Amino acid sequence: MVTAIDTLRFRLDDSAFIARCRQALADEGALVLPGFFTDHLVEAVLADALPRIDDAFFTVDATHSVYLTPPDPQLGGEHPFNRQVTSTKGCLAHDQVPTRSPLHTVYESDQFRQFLCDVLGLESIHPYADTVSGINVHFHLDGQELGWHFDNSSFAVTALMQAPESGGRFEYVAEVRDADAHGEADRMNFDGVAAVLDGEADVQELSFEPGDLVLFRGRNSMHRVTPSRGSVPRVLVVFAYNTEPGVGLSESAKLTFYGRSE
Ligand SMILES: O=C(O)CCC(=O)C(=O)O
Ligand SMILES: [Fe+2]
Repeated sequence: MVTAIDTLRFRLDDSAFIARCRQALADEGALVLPGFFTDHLVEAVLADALPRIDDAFFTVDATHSVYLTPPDPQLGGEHPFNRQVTSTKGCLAHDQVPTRSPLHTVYESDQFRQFLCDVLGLESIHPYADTVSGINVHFHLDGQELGWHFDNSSFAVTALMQAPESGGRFEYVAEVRDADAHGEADRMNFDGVAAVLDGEADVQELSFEPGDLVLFRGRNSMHRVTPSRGSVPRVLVVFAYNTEPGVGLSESAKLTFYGRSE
């Protein structure tokens, strides 16, 4: 078994290290740990994933709103609630990741989960109770991008495996809205969303390289991935957890995200 995490450099149970990670996540809404995953892991994942690219489920030019909610016809197509952006990516689902992959070792690791809980300030996290959601491998081929959006989940755990020749940059605008606010104005911030869509907001870039661990709070920060360019696909791993046990996707959600109901 290959060593997946560089635990010589990253002491996952070191309280001073955890405190620094918590602080960075609180200050920036994002945490990048460069070189968290070993070259062995990155090479093993690419060796498994790249030959399977044709097995990935590609959403071609799917459009969605920034809020990832269905349009409200009463508001009109130009309203920030309804404005559509394009996302295209290929996805290998959890059950398409070989069982011997070090990604499973990481996803199942009590030590890794405890570290995530400590940094995210969570009591516990649990794997998805379905066969598709836990570990996903995303591909962006030449021209493919992820449009501006807010995440539904309060945190995301990702790791880039391969960068494209150019493009494929992660851009964000922090704290555009407060999804938990009582008032609609703060919860939606239509003016702020429109400014980002119109290219009038200050956009920051989150830089990360293959092997880096990225924790990101995307519920209130608008973010996107710019179009990949060139013949080398962008390859990114997403580890998805729930704060409650036993949560799985519905059949219709599986159809939407994975193109199959089981
Ligand atoms: O590809 C990335 O780096 C980010 C992906 C993302 O924002 C998402 O899947 O919601
Ligand atoms: Fe996202």
